[in-house]
Amino acid sequence: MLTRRQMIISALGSIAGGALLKKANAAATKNEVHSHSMPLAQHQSRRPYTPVVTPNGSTLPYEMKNGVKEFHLIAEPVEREFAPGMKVKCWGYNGQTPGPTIEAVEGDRVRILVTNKLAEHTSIHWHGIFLPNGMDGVGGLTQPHIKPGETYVYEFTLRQHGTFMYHPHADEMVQLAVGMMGFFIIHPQKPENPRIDRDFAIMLHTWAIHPGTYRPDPAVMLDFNIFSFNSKVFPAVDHLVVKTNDRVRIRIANLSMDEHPIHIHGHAYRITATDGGQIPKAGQWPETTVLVPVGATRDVEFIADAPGDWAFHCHKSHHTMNAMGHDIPNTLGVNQKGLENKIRKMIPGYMAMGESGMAEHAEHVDHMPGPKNTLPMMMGKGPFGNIEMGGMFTVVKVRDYLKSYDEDPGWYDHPKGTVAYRLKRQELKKYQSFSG
Ligand SMILES: [Cu+2]
Repeated sequence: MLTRRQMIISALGSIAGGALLKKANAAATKNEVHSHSMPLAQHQSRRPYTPVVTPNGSTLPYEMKNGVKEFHLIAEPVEREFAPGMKVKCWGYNGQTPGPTIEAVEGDRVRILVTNKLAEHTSIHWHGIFLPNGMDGVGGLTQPHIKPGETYVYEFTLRQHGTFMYHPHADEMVQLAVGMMGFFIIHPQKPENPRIDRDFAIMLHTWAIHPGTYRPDPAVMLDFNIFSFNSKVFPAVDHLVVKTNDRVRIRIANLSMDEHPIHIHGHAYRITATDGGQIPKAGQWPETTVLVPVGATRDVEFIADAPGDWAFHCHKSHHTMNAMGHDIPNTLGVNQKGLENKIRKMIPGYMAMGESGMAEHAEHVDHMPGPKNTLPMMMGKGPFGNIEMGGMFTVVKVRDYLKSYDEDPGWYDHPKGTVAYRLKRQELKKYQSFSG
């Protein structure tokens, strides 16, 4: 069995000079905060694994204490800006929803202190992780609830690797609805071969935040109006920046009230693992959409072999829309010239379906009135105009040249002759199908 030190040495390979090794050991044993701003080469050589990137989120630091990795989670109310123009009063951990990602290695002994700064009791369950029953965090069943102001200690040895989660097992209907959840990622002890170049973690969630309000409504069972990646909605979701031919893994987790088919453009995934374990190679098949059920995680992998700006989104079409797209009067096909403005004088924020669809609203996206703290249904801008999306949508940016993964490479610069173009009227007859 490799020790951590040996793994670092082997990872550093031929460049492991004394000073470098000392630095790497110090980083591994002290308060280790993963930085994603390091240059590409260094990014990949410091650890026996590629650190996970939680878009719009962070990784929980730990302290090494007598061979035990000690983490501290604080359950507390947090305010989260879902996108410019909308702030939400959530609950989460350490000032964030989802809470910071816990990252460790199979074989590690971990100690996690959980402090409750909420006004009601909570508990914390380590979803999918094999551990002693009394560490499982089900309030009332395996431990007393954690009362406000109390701190509980969890300690166990990690016996598996994969993508897992943490979330309360107390007043779940409320505590999950308002954002209490996070990733618990365990890397294999033996470095992966082939190595993963980019490793992302995205938590899916559904929220009911009535237009004009700030607090998610936990009483809603089906009729959600905000759909998020890591508690952000398009266009505020970080882009996933990768280099051409990178081996990319995206870990997707779902503690919402709905399943989500997550789709990628221009590539195909292999589903390599669930929260139940790794899927043997022979059992993997290609997909462009991975269905992530409720209470589950899915790891997908692909080689990013096609440069460009590729959409990555939930394929339920209402889940790529924000609040103002749902539950509106259907006037598709109805001439409503001027009517909407008259109604709006009586009902502020009134909006109906457009005569020819919703796109006509998107054209006026910047000045479409809505209640305060409510996002229009679609709001992003792209290099060719408005992107008529919201909610669970972001862009995988694949580039041949990158100085750093943190750098926003801007929009894709398409090689000449590779962009769809508008045909001039007089050119129509050049084509068989129009020659009539
Ligand atoms: Cu969805």
